[in-house]
Amino acid sequence: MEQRMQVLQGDITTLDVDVIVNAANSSLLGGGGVDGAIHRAAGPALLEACRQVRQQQGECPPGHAVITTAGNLKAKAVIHTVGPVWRGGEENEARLLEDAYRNSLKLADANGYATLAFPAISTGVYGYPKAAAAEIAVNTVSDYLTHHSLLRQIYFVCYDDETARLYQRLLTQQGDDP
Ligand code: AR6
Repeated sequence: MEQRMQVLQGDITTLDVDVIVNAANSSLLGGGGVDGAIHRAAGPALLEACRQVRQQQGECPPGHAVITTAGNLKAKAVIHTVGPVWRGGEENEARLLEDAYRNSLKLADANGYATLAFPAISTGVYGYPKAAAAEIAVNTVSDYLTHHSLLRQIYFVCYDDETARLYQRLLTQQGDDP
């Protein structure tokens, strides 16, 4: 399992993978953080694709995910998911963060993609504690991969050193498990 999940540090927009996951907001119309970076790198075609999805489906609630084309990115598609805003932990945040990861994986699988990159959803503007979020990310993806086969490689793209260390430790622990 270990080799199907990998930590990378840097800018998710530069990756040559099938799918990049965006930590979006419910409007799907862009924002700051990784969302802003993805829209800047992808160009206006991405915003237009998001507008069309929004017109058809309305807002994207926390825990849900939608897929669009990827504009100028090397990736073939962008999956936009909405993580929970951290409100202290008693507002279903963990469950919603799990859903965001799982629904993104399901969409990638349903579209036949093999490689996917996640940012650390909810751990920026949305304030989810980084260690707890990393644990949910790794556990949810690991659990999903044991039951589904199309996805070959998942990258956890960490922007800062602390997040990269957290993920690295978790993946090493997973690899140590019998
Ligand atoms: N590549 C990879 N990771 C990045 C990049 C990048 N280019 N830029 C930032 N990060 P955030 P959220 C990391 O705030 O907490 C937006 O305005 C960042 O360091 O982007 O889910 C949306 O529109 C952090 O670890 O997303 C929403 O309104 C992680 O990505 C809201 O922010 C997520 O931070 C979503 O907040």
